[in-house]
Amino acid sequence: MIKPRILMARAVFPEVVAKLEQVAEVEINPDDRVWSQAELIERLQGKQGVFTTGSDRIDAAVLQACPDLRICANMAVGYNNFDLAAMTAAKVVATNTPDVLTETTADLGFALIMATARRMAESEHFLRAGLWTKWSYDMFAGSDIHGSTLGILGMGRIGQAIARRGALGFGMQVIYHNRSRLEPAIEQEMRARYVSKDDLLAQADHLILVLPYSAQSHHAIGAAELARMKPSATLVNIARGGIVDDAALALALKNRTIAAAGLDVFEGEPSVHPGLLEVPNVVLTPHIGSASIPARKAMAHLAADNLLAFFSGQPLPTALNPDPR
Ligand code: 8YV
Repeated sequence: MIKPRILMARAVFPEVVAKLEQVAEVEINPDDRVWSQAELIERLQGKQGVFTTGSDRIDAAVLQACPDLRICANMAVGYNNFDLAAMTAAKVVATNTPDVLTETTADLGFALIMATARRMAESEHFLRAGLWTKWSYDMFAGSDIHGSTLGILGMGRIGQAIARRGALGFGMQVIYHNRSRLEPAIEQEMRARYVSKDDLLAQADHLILVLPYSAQSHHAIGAAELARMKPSATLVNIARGGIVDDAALALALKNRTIAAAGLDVFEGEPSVHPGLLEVPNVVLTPHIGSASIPARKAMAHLAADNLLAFFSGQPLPTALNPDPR
C-alpha cells in the first residue's frame, strides 16, 4: 500500500513525528524556519497532508498550487491562518486543537491580569537595575484583583475558564460581552453578567480579550474603545494580534488614559510595535498562552491524530469543515 505523504511545516516533539512516520512518509522542517509562501508551496508538492502552526498560512493560492493536498491539521485552536472557505471549496479538510489548551491558556490569561494589575514586570526591571534602595508607601502600588470587576470580551471555552477563576477563585464580579449570550445556567455557574460592549468597556477594572480574530474583530479595541475605559483600568490581550490597535494602545499607555496592559499577542508578531517597547506600564510575553509542556504535547498529538484518522478512514477528532471523504 502506498503511504500518504505529510509535511511538518514546523518542528514539533519527536515522538509526534515518530507516530506519524509509522503510517506516512514524513518530511520535517529540520531548522524550524518559518518558510516563505513560495517555499511552503514547493515543499507541499506531492503531499496529501500538512501539519501546521499559526505561523503557516494556507490560503487560496496555496490550495491552487498544491492540488494533492487533502488535509491541513493546525496545532492551534485559532485558525485565522487558514482560509476556511477556500479550503472547503477545494474539498480540503481543516482541523484544529480545541479543549486541550483551554485551562492552560486561561492560566496564562490570569497570570497576565495579575502581573499587569500588580505591576510585576515594571517592578522586577526596577529591582534588576539596582534601583531598589528603600521601601516607600506607594512603591509600585497597583490595583486589586480580588473583589474588582473582571470584563471578558469573547466568552468561548477560554473566556469561560477565565470567568470561573475570577468569580470562584478571586471573588470578582464578572461581566462579559460575546456575539451570543450564554445559557442562563452557564451564566449562573460562573456568576457572569452579560452586558453591552460599551458597558463592558466602561465598567471593567480589568478587561481581557479572548475572542477569535476575523475581519469583524479587527481593531475591536482601538482609540475610541480605549477612551471609554476607566483611567485605572488594565487591558489584557491573549487572543490574537490585530484585535487591538497596538499603535492606539501604546499611546493610551503613554498618556496613561488606561493604567496598564498585559499582551501575549501582537499585530504583525513576532514584531512588536516600538511604542509598546518604550512604555513601562505593559507586561509583554511572546505568544505563550498555551505553552505548558502538557498542553503543547496534547495539542501536537491531537493535530497528529487528526492526520492519522484521516489517512486511516476514521472519523476526525476535531474537524473545522465538512469531511469530503
Ligand atoms: C499556539 C494559539 O501556540 O492555539 C492557538 O490558537 O494561539 C497558540 O496556542 C499558536 O497559534 C501556534 O500554533
